[in-house]
Amino acid sequence: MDLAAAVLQGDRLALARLLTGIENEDPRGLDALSELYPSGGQADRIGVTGPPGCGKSSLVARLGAHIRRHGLRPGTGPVKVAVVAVDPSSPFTGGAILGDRIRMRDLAGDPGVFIRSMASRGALGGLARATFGTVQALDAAGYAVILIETVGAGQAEVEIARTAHTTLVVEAPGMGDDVQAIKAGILEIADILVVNKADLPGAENAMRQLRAALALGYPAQNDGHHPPEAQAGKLPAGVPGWVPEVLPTSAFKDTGVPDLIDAIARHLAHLDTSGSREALERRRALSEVEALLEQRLVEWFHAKLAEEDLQAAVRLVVERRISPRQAVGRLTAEMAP
Ligand SMILES: Nc1nc2c(ncn2[C@@H]2O[C@H](COP(=O)(O)OP(=O)(O)O)[C@@H](O)[C@H]2O)c(=O)[nH]1
Ligand SMILES: [Mg+2]
Repeated sequence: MDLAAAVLQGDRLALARLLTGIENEDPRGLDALSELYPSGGQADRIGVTGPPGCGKSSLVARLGAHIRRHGLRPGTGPVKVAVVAVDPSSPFTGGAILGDRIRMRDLAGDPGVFIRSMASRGALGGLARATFGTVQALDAAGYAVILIETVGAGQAEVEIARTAHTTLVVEAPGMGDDVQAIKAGILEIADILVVNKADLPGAENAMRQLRAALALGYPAQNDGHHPPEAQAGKLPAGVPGWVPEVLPTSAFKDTGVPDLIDAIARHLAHLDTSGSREALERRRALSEVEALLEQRLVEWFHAKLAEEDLQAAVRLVVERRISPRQAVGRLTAEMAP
């Protein structure tokens, strides 16, 4: 049986092989992914991002366990759950994977759960492309909920988080006085803000800081005295009509998780009723096509570029007879059809 058909029949080994093929950009894997693409589109994608150590993996394990048992949307019952852990901060295979696997031990072994850790990709954009492909494959394989953990650090991770239907930005008390997410500028991608480690002192303070930051970004909901133009805050609301909530959880004590799941379900329902899910899917499709297009154009460029032309241009740049920008102008002008 071919790979795509085996994946559709729920063969986990075939799925794992497909995901490896996608990560290695093996043409057979990528072809199977294209074959599977029409079968996808049902999954709810939940992005979980935030600074290292705030408890994302632990929280994802808790969320996964609850959702696996009770579903995500009200009254759905048990569903298949997948976790995709994107951790580019560990370039060496093994470390991050083991770390995440261990905290996922509650979930591992359940045939309705699939956990995948993404290895860091050397090439620029490779991580985002591989993650998009992985999520597509899991969606087609029938995982109704896909939890995507990313470290809220680089552009690629933010890009990945933005392709989720619902994005959680996780924060924890006791990581310095400032709330890291505010400093990192990732509040704007949050549909829901989570203060994890609520069992530790300082959680109330972190929640207060986040609410204050949100109030600055969403003044229309908090200030009736100014015209809307004047109230335009720094945080562009990702989804019209949705005001991010701030919720406490403790992955350690397993508290706050059902309330968080309710909030996610409310956000998903809001996406459906407001028509925003469609807009989100368009944005996701654009991101994915652009990521692949960029790769294809770079490959195409390198295939057409004669090495001696490149070397000659670089020499001129070294001698300061032309600027790097002028070199690129020359190299691409000669190539234009
Ligand atoms: N006290 C407390 N510790 C937690 C909680 N959640 C995670 N941790 C601990 O925080 C550390 C980092 O957790 P991890 O899930 O790996 O964070 P990540 O880097 O954001 O994925 C680990 O030592 C966890 O045991 C929590 O709710 N309360
Ligand atoms: Mg983690």
